[in-house]
Amino acid sequence: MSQQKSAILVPGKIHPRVLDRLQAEFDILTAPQGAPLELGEADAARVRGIAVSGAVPAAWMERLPNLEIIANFGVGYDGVDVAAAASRGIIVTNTPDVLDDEVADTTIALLINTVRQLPRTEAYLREGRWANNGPFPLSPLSLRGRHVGLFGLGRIGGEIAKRLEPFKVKISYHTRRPKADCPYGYHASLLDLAAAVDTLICIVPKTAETHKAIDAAVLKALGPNGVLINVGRGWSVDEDALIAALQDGTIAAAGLDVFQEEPKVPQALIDLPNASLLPHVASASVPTRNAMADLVVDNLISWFGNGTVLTPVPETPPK
Ligand code: A2R
Repeated sequence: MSQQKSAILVPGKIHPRVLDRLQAEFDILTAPQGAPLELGEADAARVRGIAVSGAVPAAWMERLPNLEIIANFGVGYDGVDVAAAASRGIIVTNTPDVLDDEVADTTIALLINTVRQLPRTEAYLREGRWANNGPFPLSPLSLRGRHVGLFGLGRIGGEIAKRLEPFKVKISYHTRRPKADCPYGYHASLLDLAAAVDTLICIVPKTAETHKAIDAAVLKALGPNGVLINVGRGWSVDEDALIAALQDGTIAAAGLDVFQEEPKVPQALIDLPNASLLPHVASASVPTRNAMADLVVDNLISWFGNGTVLTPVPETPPK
């Protein structure tokens, strides 16, 4: 193998810049995602790295005896079985930091779209209804005087909070541990946070603990003036409870960039006028996705060049 270029496996689809840059450095093997890995033994033995946007199950790792590193496209690496990787000494990297600003910008836009119904007002204009029917009705909701609770105050949550400050809203948060030197009010449980605020922004990772964390009780606590914004993972919200809460006025509105079963969005959500819905685009600009693609490739080049990685996930620290 030493005389051969290292082989990198790319399951399913990935940003084209990842492929372009990888092809210049490595041999590339491909495989369909969501199915058992079908590679001959000789090819499987050549794979030393994976570049992935999506899932890498433990069963795939078992088939790849010389796998050293999985470079995940995205800050959330919930598709990769990190416990299996850690137990085999396989390093996993993700793409933190380079998307924080873009996601935080999108979150503020989605929040304002949700409370001020701006996408609906634009549709109204484009349909010629302004000229024919007169002004769009006043938005019942406003950002003025709101108390925003952040469920998650990490790299992205911190940038969202910074952007909220000039909007003159009150800011509080819930994480498992309070942050040192943090100017915002801390709540030890999500339910307490939801009861204290009228606007809840979800920006936690997909983990066993965050599954359907925003449930009927949390939505009830948020209350009838409540607004939910989710830019983390659809996994963290009980979507059926949310639909019911939006339908019966338990909360006032929701802005969602992420869903339980993407790209499927329940028709009941689409039918709701008080939901503002985006197709998982928070980081989806050309410059930011290029930066994420570069970080995927730079982690692999660095690993195979000098044995270091730039952005390992905490579960798989390099030795
Ligand atoms: O709990 P802490 O103190 O580790 O704070 C982290 C918080 N967090 C949680 N908060 C409450 N209950 C939990 N079970 C829980 N698990 C994690 O979420 C921290 O404040 C935040 C995560 O921050 P970072 O690791 O810096 O992630 P980043 O880059 O902000 O991205 C968040 C997620 C990604 O994992 C993707 O799923 C999505 O945003 O794009």
